[in-house]
Amino acid sequence: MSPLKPAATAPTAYLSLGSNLGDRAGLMADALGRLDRIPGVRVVAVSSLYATAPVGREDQPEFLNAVAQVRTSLSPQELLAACLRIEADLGRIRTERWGPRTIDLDLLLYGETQLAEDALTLPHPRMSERAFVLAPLAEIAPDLRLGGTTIADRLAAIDRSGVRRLEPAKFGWPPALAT
Ligand code: GSY
Repeated sequence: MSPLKPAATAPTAYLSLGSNLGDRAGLMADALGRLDRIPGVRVVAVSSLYATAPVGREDQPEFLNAVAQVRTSLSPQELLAACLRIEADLGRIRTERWGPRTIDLDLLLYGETQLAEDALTLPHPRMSERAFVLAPLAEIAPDLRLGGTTIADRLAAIDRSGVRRLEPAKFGWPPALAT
C-alpha cells in the first residue's frame, strides 16, 4: 500500500456529495477521484446516485446526491479544507446559501467526533432531517448509530418521497478510483 494512504485503523468519515448544475454525475465522479488522490484520504465505499428534489429553495434544478465513506489520516478541519478546495477547483461559486451548485461536499461524520466550531459542526447538524443524505448513507452504513439510533431507523422516520435511487450502470457509477 502507498505510504501516503491512511492505515486501516485510521478514522472513518462520511461525506455527502451533491450537484444540480452542469454534468452532475461527471462532477461528482471527478470530486470523488480528487478526494481519493489526496495523500491521507482513501475512498472506501460509495453509495448509488440518487435523484432528489431540492430542499431549502425549491425553485432550482433537481439534485443528484450520493454519500462516500473515507478513511483518513487528516484531521476533520483538514478534511473540510480539502473538500472546499475541490469545490472551488470544480467551479463552485458561493453566491446564495441555498442556491444551485456545481458541486457540494459536506462532511457528515468523522468517527465519533463531536465538534461545534464556526466553520464545522459534527455530526452535520441537518443530516438527520435530510432524506437526500440519509437514503444514500443508509445504503452503505445502515447500522451506523447516530445519537443511539441507526441510520436505517432515522431514514424510516422521515419523508423519503423526493428521493429516487438511480440504476448505477446507466451513469457509469460508481467511478473507478485509483486506490
Ligand atoms: O446541503 C447540500 C446542498 N443542498 C441540497 C442537496 O444536496 N440536495 C437536495 N435535494 N437539496 C439540497 N438543498 C441544498 S442547499
